[in-house]
Amino acid sequence: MAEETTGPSDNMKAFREIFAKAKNIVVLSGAGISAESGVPTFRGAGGLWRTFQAQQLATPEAFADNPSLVWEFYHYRREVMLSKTPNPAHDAIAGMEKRLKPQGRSVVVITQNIDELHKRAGSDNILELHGSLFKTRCTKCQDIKENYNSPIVPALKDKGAPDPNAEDARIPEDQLPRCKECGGLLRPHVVWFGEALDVQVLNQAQQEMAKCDLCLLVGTSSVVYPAAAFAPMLAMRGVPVAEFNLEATMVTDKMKFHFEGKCGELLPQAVARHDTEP
Ligand code: BV8
Ligand code: ZN
Repeated sequence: MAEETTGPSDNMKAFREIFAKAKNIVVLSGAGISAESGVPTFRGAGGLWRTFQAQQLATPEAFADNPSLVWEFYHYRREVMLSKTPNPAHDAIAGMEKRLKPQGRSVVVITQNIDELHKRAGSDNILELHGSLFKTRCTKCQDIKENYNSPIVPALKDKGAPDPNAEDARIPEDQLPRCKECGGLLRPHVVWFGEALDVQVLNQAQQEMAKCDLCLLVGTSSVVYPAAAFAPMLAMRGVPVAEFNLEATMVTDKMKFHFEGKCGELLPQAVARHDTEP
């Protein structure tokens, strides 16, 4: 008879007892945590822009081939964020960080998202594994700058419409975002497919995970590496991992807990003040 593999528990009381004792909590988040803010996820219905999947445009090859098209894509996603706000899931995580700090307990958010909603919710301790929509990097001198301008350049005004038959704006390179320091062409400061993650960010993430005694895995399909390997690695080390997702994912069977539902509804109750807290 095959050995009985006990799948993840959905016992919130058991989770809350572990949560009450946790000293270093790591939150690993993906696009699903921003879904209830109205930000389309990658694999959900809204995952298409024009006739492309994000994976086809989020590459250095696409940018080299047609920087105007890739900038239209990122301009569109920047503009979308102007009308979006953090949802109760982001707020619950930021609130937990603030509440636990005076108890000498740490919370760090390690996010795959580039929408900055964790930051806007008030989280302080954030590692952006894949960069940010609101940072640019010069392709020539590597200068990195924050940029919240809407539009980022006049030539992109009213461009980037997502519908499949919107035509390519074909903006000349000299009218695309340019570096103030050296005049070089700017790119979004995000990690594209096939690009390595920032070594410093990765090292910081590893350090945080080395000391973590509870991990919340929120709204990620755990498909994209190396981020997808983090929670399974923690689980292998015996760290309790609680997955919050609408559905089971590639890693669910390795998790200690799996809570199925909208994270905007599940997280506030999961991380609410425990009666053992001061
Ligand atoms: C690298 C920034 C090497 C850009 C992103 C074959 C096998 C294994 C790996 C590879 C392979 N072929 C290629 C690779 C490597 C590749 C990869 O993993 N590909 C995948 C597709 C197989 N990885 C890379 O290329 C990485 N780099 O490997 O470099 C290297 C090393 C050294 C030197 C040189 C090179 C770089 C990956 C980073 C790519 N950039 N983002 C941008 O955003 O434009 S990835 C992007 O997609 C996101 O950041 C995120 O990481 C990913 C999307 O995943 P999720 O966030 O999980 O979102 P998704 O839509 O998939 O899922 C949403 C989930 O939420 C679902 O589960 C859903 O059920 C749930 N949900 C929805 N609503 C809710 C909810 N849950 C709760 N409540 C709700 N309301
Ligand atoms: Zn420059």
